[in-house]
Amino acid sequence: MDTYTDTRVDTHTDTRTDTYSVFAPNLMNQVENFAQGHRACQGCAEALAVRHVLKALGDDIVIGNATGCMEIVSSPLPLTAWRVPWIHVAFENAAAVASGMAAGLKVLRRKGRIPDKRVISIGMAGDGGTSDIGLQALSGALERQHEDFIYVCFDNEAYMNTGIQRSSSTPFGATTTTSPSGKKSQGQSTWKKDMPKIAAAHNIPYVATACSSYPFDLQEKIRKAVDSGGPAYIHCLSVCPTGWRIPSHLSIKYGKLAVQTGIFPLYEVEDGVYRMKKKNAKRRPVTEYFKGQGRFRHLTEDDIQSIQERVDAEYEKLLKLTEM
Ligand SMILES: Cc1ncc(C[n+]2csc(CCOP(=O)(O)OP(=O)(O)O)c2C)c(N)n1
Ligand code: SF4
Repeated sequence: MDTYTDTRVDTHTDTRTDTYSVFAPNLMNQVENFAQGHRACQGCAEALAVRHVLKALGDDIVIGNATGCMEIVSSPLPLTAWRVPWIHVAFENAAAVASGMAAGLKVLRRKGRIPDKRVISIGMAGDGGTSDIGLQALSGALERQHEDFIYVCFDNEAYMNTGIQRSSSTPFGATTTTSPSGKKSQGQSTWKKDMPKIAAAHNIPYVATACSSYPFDLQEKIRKAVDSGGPAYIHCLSVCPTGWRIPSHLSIKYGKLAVQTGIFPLYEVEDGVYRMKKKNAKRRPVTEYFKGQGRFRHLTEDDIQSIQERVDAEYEKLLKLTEM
């Protein structure tokens, strides 16, 4: 039986996930606190990301989950897919509720009203609930430096459950129902909001980007978030076959391509220090990522060239941050 003492892996060369069915039983926590039978679309990498996050967190957690795909697919009354305490909160206040839970649990522990053990409060929302409407609540929670508080953004790059409307996290050029491509528009006209760096600017102990195509890396980062004491912020790219217009069996591949092209670099910010486990000097061209995604089908050679230049420039900036 293969055993690994160090679960931290080189995200670019790790091939263990290619033989996932062989290795998963040995490497993964078998507990499924996000139960099967939820109603996510086939191939939804956001649901996969939630599973991995919960596997890494264990049982001693409470979750405040904003309206969004993961809430919609998991809680049709009278059913629930959540095997841990979970509360559905409004689109705008996942962070406020989760930080309130963290503060409340602390007081109850101090007063001896609940057992004196660590319980982590988790805020969860999509990119709409995080980078748009929930940003104010999130900023407040991070600024207040709550202990045992982790916020996870599941970024599928649009408002998916309401019908694929653009968010400020939708990438430049992507077509959505509110940023449609056509004769007068090339799709989304603004660049993706840099939410992880906004979180890092709050000087919190731990920030990381992750993707469920790299499950060991994602789980390791969640455990580091717990170990940091909090507050911690994880930004998880969550491929959405429905909104990205890709076949459902290619979710993992497109998550990897986002990382391998440098479009979505994986990095950490620990106590203000930027780190990348693997600096990706030989990035794949962005065109490999765009190819086959219906949301980018209309992009011209010129569009792709200018996006490539922007991706390269942003990646170089990130590299410099990791060298400081
Ligand atoms: C204040 C408010 N405005 C709008 C809505 C309608 N609404 C519910 S979920 C949602 C989009 C959620 O998008 P996101 O957070 O990115 O999550 P996803 O569904 O993509 O996972 C919207 C607009 C709402 N519930 N509350
Ligand atoms: S719309 Fe996208 S994110 Fe939402 S459940 Fe379907 S695949 Fe998952």
